[in-house]
Amino acid sequence: MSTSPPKYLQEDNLSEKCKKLLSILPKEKGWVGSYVYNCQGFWTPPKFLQGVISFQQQFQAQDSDIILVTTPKSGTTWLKSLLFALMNRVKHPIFEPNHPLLVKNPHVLVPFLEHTLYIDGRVPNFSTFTSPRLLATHVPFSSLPKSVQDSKTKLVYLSRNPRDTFISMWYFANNLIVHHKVTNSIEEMFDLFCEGASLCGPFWNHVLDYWKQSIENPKKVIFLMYEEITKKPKIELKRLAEFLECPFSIEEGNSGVVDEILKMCSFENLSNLKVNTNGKFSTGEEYKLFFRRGEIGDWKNYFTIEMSDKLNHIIEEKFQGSGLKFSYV
Ligand code: PAP
Repeated sequence: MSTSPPKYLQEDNLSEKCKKLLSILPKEKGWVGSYVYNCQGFWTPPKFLQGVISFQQQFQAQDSDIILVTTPKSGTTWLKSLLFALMNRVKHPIFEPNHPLLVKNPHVLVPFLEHTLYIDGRVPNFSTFTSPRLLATHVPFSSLPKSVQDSKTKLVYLSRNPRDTFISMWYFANNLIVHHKVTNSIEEMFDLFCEGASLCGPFWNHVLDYWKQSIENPKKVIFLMYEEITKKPKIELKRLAEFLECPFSIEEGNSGVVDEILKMCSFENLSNLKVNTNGKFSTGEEYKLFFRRGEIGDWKNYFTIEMSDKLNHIIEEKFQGSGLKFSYV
């Protein structure tokens, strides 16, 4: 039975400096292949750790930048598509037959900093980006580069209830490793999630830090929830547009632009596009892995009463007094 990680996570390009760092960091069983390591208080696979460090050291934020931040499997792909459609609606009207979202995966249009642009020691070429630059990261607030924290860069944070996030993460990880004939049991990965050793976890630290920032600095950080966007899509999209200082005009409202953006970015539309059913990253991961069910409450098909009780207890304790409540249905 092979235990080598998929190409997506192969560690052959790690620098000596990164290998040295890994040798002294706490580690836990990996969600995909080898281990996750705890660096700067959060858990990440080795390959991404190197990307995080390059991102921290090299990225120079601009005031006009817009960075989407999520914990993995919170609906990143969805928000990337919404952000792209929203911010490019003059250059690429949503009714345009060759709209970029019809032919490119959202992860290509809004790339990850540590996972893509700074991966494997790459030096990104930002000259090809138009302003505002739309970028994405899974990095916790305290580990963002200083220039992101100090500039007027806007941060769009998306969270999702921890039960659905966990199921989506467990599924995704198992799908990535399926060709390697190793699957992680739900019980084992649930225990890791509860201990905080989820991808970019602890989940609660990630969410709470951005939640606090959104309250303290509402012009810099907007806090969105997957469930709220699902239930009140128009209201949430308008709130996002206002935060990004590009509110919808009355004419746009009358001509159905808001509805059309939501339709374009819907799970049903994106998941059925040829690019997303057949396309892959250069490392081989299929785009279709990012479209599974796209629903609230799939956790009910997997959680035992014991799992629900255990996670409830942790969430209650961690989020007590924060004012933040998740919706599970
Ligand atoms: P990432 O953080 O690794 O980039 P992310 O996009 O957050 O991944 O995870 C995919 C999840 O978002 C999947 O959830 P599920 O496993 O519970 O189904 C996926 O189905 C969901 N998703 C992707 N696109 C959409 C969309 N357009 N609308 C709603 N949910 C979506």
